[in-house]
Amino acid sequence: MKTKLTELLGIEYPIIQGGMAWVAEHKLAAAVSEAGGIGLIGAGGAPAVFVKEQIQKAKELTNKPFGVNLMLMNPEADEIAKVIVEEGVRVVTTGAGNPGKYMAMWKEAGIKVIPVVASTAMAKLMERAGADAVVAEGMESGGHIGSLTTMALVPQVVDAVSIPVIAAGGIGDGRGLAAALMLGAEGVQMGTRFVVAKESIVHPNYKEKLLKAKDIDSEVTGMSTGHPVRSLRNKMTKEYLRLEKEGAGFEELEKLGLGALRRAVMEGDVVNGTVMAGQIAGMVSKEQTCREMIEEIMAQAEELLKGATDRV
Ligand code: TUI
Repeated sequence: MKTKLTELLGIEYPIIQGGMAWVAEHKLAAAVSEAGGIGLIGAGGAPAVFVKEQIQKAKELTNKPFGVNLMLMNPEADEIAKVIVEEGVRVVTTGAGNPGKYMAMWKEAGIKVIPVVASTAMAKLMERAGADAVVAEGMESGGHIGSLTTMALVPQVVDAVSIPVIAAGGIGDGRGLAAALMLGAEGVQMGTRFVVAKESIVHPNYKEKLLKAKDIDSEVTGMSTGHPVRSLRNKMTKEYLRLEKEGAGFEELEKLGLGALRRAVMEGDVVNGTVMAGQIAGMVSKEQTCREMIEEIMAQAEELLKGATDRV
């Protein structure tokens, strides 16, 4: 399938893997790139030396292009932005902020820069700053989210900018990809589905909780702190929401969240940890290799798109 995204990145399929903190490490990124999409190493809250190591390990696993997601609240964001250049990374996506101050350095190095945005204003700002494309991420996504749904956000971003738009949030199969293309997107970013990939290193407890999850099992915490996060309901989300309702302060809440994602992903504590996942969790029902997932998604999308003329 050829789209402006496959052309821009020189990849086979218009599928970007979400830059999920702790989850998106080098094995997952390399597997997605090897399968014809573009894999990303998620810097999350990790130190720059760790990200550098991850990039080097990914290079040992694939000759295909892969990228790094820079989560802009990372205290070492400045250092990681430089590591990305030093290591010759080809693609960068950013999340949870404005990557404007790194744009000139990255563009000079020939890096394709694709900020994740949750509004048309941010999309326009990023286009003016020199972004090659944007990911328009709806609130169906797991993790840190904006307030618009994918269905409402994507076409409005498509109308607002001339660079390619990639749809994200609530997309987990070929139906989602086909629908995103109909909204004017040039590809999709998917996270939640890849969490249960065979190449994903997340703790088996996390995978099991995701595989068992139903449509209504995710919840948004942190509305009151200005950092809303979607994750699967558990003791942690219940406690967090209770404290928010009681008017707990920013610091107390942030302390509760600190390290909670790592606890779930690495230690398998899916009771007191944060099990980030998107609203498509109920659609994720089997562990497959990244190649199997991508081939299944592409076959389904192609069949739907070819059959679409039957309706008109
Ligand atoms: O970044 C994400 N998703 C994430 S980051 C993350 S790590 C984390 N862990 C605990 C608490 C908070 C974060 C987990 N999931 N998605 C991309 C995304 N970016 N969604 C929304 C935004 C966004 C929001 C505001 C982008 C730009 C923005 O601009 C604000 C500004 O600076 O003007």
